[in-house]
Amino acid sequence: MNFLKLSLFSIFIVIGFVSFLFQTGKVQTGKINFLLFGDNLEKITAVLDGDTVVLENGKEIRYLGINTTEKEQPYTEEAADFNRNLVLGKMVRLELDVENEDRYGRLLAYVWKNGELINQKIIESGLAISVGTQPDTKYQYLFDQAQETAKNNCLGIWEGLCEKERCVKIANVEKNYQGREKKNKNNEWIELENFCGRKISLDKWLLKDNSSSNFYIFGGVDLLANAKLFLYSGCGKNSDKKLYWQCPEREYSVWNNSGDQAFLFDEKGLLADYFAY
Ligand SMILES: [Ca+2]
Ligand SMILES: [Ca+2]
Repeated sequence: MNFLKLSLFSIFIVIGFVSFLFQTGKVQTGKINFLLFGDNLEKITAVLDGDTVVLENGKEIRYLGINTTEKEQPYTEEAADFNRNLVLGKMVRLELDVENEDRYGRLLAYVWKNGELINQKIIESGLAISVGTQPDTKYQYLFDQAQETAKNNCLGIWEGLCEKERCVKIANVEKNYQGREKKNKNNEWIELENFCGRKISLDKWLLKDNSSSNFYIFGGVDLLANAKLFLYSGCGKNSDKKLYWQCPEREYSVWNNSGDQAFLFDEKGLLADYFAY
């Protein structure tokens, strides 16, 4: 009798918990619901770039945990071509993490094709970087490993790191500007150093963080032999040794206090140096 009571009680608890999940939206009915469980196959009918595709039903998918460079930046086309060769016209299985959509309404997903994780493949090729955004970091340890492998083998965007002579390096990133306040963004900066005995022109060099939105293109600036140059994240008056990233300043700072990656590309689009913290 006691066993029967206990069993009935357990069933009520389970029913109560499941209905709670439905009410709170953790489990929703409809298309997304199926995707959460990841069993149905979807056809990819368009590839927009290295990390965004479109399904047959018109839904846009943004690959989770990775980032490729933006239009007109180095390796953007290569990343798009690589992605296209992998998935265009193919049937894939989508796996979601904690958040289902980004602010543009795109579905955030891990994309599986025949047991291969496409997000990881693109990082492995060196054409995307590993960018974990909380709380969607389920496979980030795999992506970090893939990036390390690509970097060590100088694949894709990393090929510049195998160049014989690399004069300009990122000496340091000072990340110490807190959060989203519109206060003094000049409390953070990046420090470049020329290790060669001759001046280097930084004209058309590109510096970016690991996001899609923050990048800086140098004008006709020379970095003198064995000299340093500081690029501040805020607004100010440029001089020989000090440059300013944002005039007028935008809402966000550049160097995330929680961790970030800095990429410096030369005028040919080769990676001159990389710095992570
Ligand atoms: Ca910061
Ligand atoms: Ca950043």
